[in-house]
Amino acid sequence: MKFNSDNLKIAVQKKGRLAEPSRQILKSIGLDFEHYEGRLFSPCRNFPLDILFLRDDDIPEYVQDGVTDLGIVGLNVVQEKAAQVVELDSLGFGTCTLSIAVPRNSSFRSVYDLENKRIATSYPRVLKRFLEMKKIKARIIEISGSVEITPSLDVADAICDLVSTGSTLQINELEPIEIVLKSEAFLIANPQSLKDPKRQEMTERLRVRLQGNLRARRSKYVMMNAPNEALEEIRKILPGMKSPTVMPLAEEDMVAIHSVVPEDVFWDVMEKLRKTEASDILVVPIEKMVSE
Ligand code: PRT
Ligand code: ZN
Repeated sequence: MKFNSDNLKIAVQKKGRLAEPSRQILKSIGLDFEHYEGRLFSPCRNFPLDILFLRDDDIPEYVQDGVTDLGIVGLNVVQEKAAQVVELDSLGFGTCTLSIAVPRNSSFRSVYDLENKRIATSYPRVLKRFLEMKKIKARIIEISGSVEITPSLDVADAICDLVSTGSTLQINELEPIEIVLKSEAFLIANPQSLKDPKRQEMTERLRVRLQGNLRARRSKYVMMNAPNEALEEIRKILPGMKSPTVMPLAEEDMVAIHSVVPEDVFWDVMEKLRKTEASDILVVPIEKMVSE
């Protein structure tokens, strides 16, 4: 199998936390490609796209150097590598924070208590920038893995590491005191590639599909029945993306109301709806949302 140089190229993580969700999201936008252990690249059968499977640390540079047009990688890695790439869209997975944490039994309460202290991290560049911004002088100790054990080994006084559930910190008796960076997986692009009309057009096609997938994942479809006179009140509760679909029911003076509700206000909307005369409230996931 050879690269087709006219094809768009995208780099995704080969193995690790972002590998499966990256492949999933590409499949969910209709791309048909093969993947198995050990495979380094796969052409798509139904889109002019080749997928490269790489270590996540290499992705920003591959994209910067134009080896691939696009990449899917954590914002934390993009920022640490300081690669010259365009951060196109966040993709709603791989969510974590790069946080400073200190031993639970220490006297450090804020990042300002770390003046002249040692902070171990695998993200020296991002941490350095953060400390400079806060005007804190601390010693950065660069460690490539298992950063969380450095305080107990007295290698460092604090750490700066990725946190998702927080259980690693807890097990190591550490507690977070400051968020340095909020991160998730991003679609990144080579700036020159975006200036080429053909490649830009293909990128846009992919982005429209990805955004549709993301919007769908971030929204729910809500259906309910209600008496006609409750319609105005219910309408006011439903978020104003679009007016809801209202259909008459066989039962007189009753209507069915359908609406898309974004996830971030979902529970708020549900709690308010339950106080109205709405009945038979059904919530279903949305498979795709092509336009709002
Ligand atoms: O082999 P390769 O270099 O490709 O992979 P990797 O081992 O460098 O990275 P990998 O697969 O571990 O992570 C890939 C990306 O996932 C990261 O760059 C982040 O963008 C994202 N991500 C999201 C995370 C986490 N959450 C996360 N929790 N990456 C790592 N962790 C680690 C963290 O370092 C700590 O050790 O998980 C531990 C903490 O987890 P909690 O749940 O206990 O808080
Ligand atoms: Zn890595």
